[in-house]
Amino acid sequence: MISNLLASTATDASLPKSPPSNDTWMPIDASTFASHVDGLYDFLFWLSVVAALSIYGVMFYFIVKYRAKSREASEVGDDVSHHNTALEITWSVIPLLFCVGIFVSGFKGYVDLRTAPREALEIHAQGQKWKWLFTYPNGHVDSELHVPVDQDVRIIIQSVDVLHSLFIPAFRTKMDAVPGRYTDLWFRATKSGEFPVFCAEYCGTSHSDMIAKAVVHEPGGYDAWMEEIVARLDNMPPVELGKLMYDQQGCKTCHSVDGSTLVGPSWQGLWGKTRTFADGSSAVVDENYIRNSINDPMSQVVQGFAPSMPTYQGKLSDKQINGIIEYIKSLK
Ligand code: HEC
Ligand SMILES: [Cu+2]
Repeated sequence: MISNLLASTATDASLPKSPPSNDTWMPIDASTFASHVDGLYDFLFWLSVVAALSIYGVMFYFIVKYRAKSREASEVGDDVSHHNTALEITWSVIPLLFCVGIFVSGFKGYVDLRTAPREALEIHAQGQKWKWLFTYPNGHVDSELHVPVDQDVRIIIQSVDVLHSLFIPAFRTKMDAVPGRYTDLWFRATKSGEFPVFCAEYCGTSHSDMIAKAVVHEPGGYDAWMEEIVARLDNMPPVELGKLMYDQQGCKTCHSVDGSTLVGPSWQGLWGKTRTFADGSSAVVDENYIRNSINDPMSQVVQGFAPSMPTYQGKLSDKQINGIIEYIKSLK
């Protein structure tokens, strides 16, 4: 029941199925950038193929034509010219024209990618080991990126720990998340559907699980989704809110609920246990202990574990912390 209710907000470490691509080697193109990026890519690819094949062709032709029949015969006589100005100019100027053309086209594409329209819908993305969180203009935080189709969207990117990189292949856009500074990217989605979002900067053990979903809504669908999700969160029973926070806030990457030990201790059977800490003291797991573990994890480090839990002070509301407490209680 819980999983049904949360189907749309829970982080789901599996890859969203993106619609099949209409291109042989590119992912589906779902933003206005795609045709330019793919066009330039195809041009470079085929130019390289033609250039390589012509060079190999001429090379093999010369190998055969001028092969040494005997040492004397192969010696080049004085009558063979060593220099041909017309040829040299040709093979310098033609590639130069190609390079200038590629530069101009690439630079235009770059400027377009880097210049967000003024009236874009702004969504904040936060990278953290090992998840993405998206904050919408109304304050709603979600592990999925929801956007309307045919509308400019600007994503303002931050990282709370190490370098990450927000990569949405279907939109042909990618930007680093750098701790201590803002970066951004923008796009205009042209197709509705679900597309994968990756982290494209190696960021530690679970980097490859740092996957999210971009959902592009049909006209009207974005507002309807937002209304529904906000209403659902308002009326959610605490234990379900706790499960949602577990999925969304990254607790999941370090705490299991099935008894297995990940980076941190499992939450299964945690409630009511007596804990011994690195400094030798001990405490019983109750409401105050859990709240304190979330807000000030360094104050009581469980024996046998590294003090690697980040503090959530100020990031979780009382209501959310209460939800987590109820959820841990439910994990017998
Ligand atoms: C980067 C890994 C990491 C993340 C993310 C993380 N924790 Fe932890 N957590 C740990 C580790 C390691 C410990 C054990 C050391 C300690 O007590 O600080 C721990 C301990 C705890 C404890 C005490 C558990 C016990 O067995 O006594 C609680 C409660 C807890 N975390 C809650 C949370 C909640 C809630 C979240 C998400 C909002 C979270 N943690 C996210 C690593 C993590
Ligand atoms: Cu990452």
